[in-house]
Amino acid sequence: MIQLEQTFMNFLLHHQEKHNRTYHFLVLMDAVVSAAKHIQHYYLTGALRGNLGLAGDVNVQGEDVMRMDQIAQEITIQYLKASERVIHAVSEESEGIIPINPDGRYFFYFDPLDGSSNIPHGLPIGFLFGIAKRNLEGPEDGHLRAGKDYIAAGMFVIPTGMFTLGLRGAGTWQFHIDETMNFVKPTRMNLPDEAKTWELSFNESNRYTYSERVQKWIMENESKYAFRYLGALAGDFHRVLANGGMFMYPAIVNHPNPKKNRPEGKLRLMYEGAVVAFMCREAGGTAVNEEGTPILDIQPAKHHQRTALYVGSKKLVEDIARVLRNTG
Ligand code: AHM
Ligand code: MG
Repeated sequence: MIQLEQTFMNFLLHHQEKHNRTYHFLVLMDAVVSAAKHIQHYYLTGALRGNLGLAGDVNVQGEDVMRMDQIAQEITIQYLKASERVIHAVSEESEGIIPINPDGRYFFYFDPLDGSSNIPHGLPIGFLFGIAKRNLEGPEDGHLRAGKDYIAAGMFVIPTGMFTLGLRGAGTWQFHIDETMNFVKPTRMNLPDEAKTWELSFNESNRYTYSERVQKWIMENESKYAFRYLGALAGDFHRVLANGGMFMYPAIVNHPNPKKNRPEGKLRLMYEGAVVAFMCREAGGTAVNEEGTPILDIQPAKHHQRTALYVGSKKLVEDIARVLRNTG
């Protein structure tokens, strides 16, 4: 007997039906999945087609090289427009808000291609997104939503073909890409309670630039866990979600060149930090910033706001949060 796995679309249809929801979210997710598949295709053939270079380059054929992040941005916006479900999008690739459809019912926050240092090597990158619902009744609201107001958040690890989606109050689910380019086999993710599989993930070369209290915490805890770092948030968080532990990108406050300090953190709140924090919460974990404040509670003041990020298993994140709040 041929074994056919449940597809993502079938899973989502049942989910929407069970929760008495409209089909609008389905239409949007269909666009998102189509965009991710196209980005995946361009990335897989990128080295052959000259798309892994820098924008402004000219390839050996004398053609302009389109940088992958421009390609990913263009593809995503085209699909969002075709879906007609989004009013405005916010992307790491655009300074301003991107108007999509004035009648759209969702806000879409995204980083179409995260982990750019992996691009020239063809190594894993991410497509991260968060979705909030526009206020359809009552006064028009802004686009600045805290992660706790997202209805869904997800990520694709490209080109490995892993797709993870957190649904508000309904868990975090993972899908594999199959030979027909369908995402299949929904698997509910729960961060393991047992510390024996836990991993720590951070840029080790930055460690002496962290605050003294974070450096001390690392010194006291690092030998208990395996250490992994890919340099692309989607891939690193993917491991933490499966194995437990913690990914962190702390504030940089002790750089030998003070100009290189990043007291506000490096990662972006709306389409990086809040996205993984949302999936993490739905899988039983948590996430905080440099003050030990839950990432999902932070009300952004601007679209491209940065944040420090500590995300993963509850016990571990709460442990470092006590240190960050100076209550440990
Ligand atoms: P990018 O948006 O410029 O690609 O940077 C975001 C990435 C994350 O995916 C990753 O976790 C982190 O930045 C890596 O930074 P670093 O190279 O400083 O370790
Ligand atoms: Mg990014």
